[in-house]
Amino acid sequence: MQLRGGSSKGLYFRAADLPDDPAVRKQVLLAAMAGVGPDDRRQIDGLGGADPLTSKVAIVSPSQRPGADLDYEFVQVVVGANTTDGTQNCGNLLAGVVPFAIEAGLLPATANETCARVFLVNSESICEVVVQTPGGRVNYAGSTRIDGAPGTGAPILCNYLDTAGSACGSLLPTARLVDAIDGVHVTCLDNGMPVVLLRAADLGRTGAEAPEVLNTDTALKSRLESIRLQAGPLMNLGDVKAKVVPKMCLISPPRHGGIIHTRTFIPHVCHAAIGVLGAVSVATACVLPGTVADGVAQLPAGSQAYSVEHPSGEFTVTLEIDRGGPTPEVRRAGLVRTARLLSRGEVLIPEGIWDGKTGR
Ligand code: NQM
Repeated sequence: MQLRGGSSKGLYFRAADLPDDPAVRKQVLLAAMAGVGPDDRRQIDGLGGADPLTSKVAIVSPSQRPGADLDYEFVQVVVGANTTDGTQNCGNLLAGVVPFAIEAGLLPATANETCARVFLVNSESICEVVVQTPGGRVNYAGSTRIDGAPGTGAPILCNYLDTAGSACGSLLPTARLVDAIDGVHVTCLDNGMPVVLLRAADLGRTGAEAPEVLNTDTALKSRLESIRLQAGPLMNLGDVKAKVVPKMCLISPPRHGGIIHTRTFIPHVCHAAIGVLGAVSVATACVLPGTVADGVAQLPAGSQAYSVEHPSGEFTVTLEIDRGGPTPEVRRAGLVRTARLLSRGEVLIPEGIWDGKTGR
């Protein structure tokens, strides 16, 4: 099936429908999304949308783990690179996982709403997801609006538990709140998504430039890539040349009543909004004293709702913070998404690829 999940779109597969051999599975996903043959940024011979936000795959199965109902593995098909990357999570596609599982017969719906615990295979953590299921059917229609997707839909509540160190092993993988790379102060943090935060002003930008402007700013992009390639090993991610993490987030003071203003590169294209777990990581950096966001972010008094501004609006993350220890710890991150089932059917994979005889 193809679903819009939050502000992304992807193909959702039952794990049992894909080949077991990881190498063959990779070729099948590349063929489904990008087509077979030389690197093609247009993804003209596949179902991907030639954009990182529409070149995504969710693989779902009933979970055998105690305390989990479903397993969800995320795969990013890297546009124009003939490869896939499973290092990161995707909190947008996650919004479609429970609806897909119900539609595909992997999970029974319960009356009015269905609450499922989803195990995120990429980060080995849990998210509790609540979906509206009146009469035992998924309801997609509703009045909830999320920036980065048109129209409105039924709310899907996502409560992430223990997201710290999802891919890097710890919240602050360099063990410092601030590092200097290429003479620029950065904060390297992973609370669900590995992100490098940089003050836009330190790079001579306002941080409010339109994504189209930033996407053609080759001087900025090459500085960011140089910093990213050095941050990768420091963040325990190894060589990140062919990986889509860490994300690079330019921060500046809020302009619309939120806590911070952002432009996020994922990692080479500027996001039209901000990723779900990217927003959780950025909000976390804002509540930790001493990061590069200190003095830039404006925190609300007496509220747990943190609004992260991005190019197409804002993203509110509710953080449950334990302030009992020497540094604040995020116990739970809650947010709202919507999703919509777009199509269901067969995606046709050339035979040679399915039986593992054709490499790319
Ligand atoms: O951060 C984009 C998106 C994402 C990932 C990206 C995401 C997340 O907007 O959890 O959702 O950062 O590559 O879908």
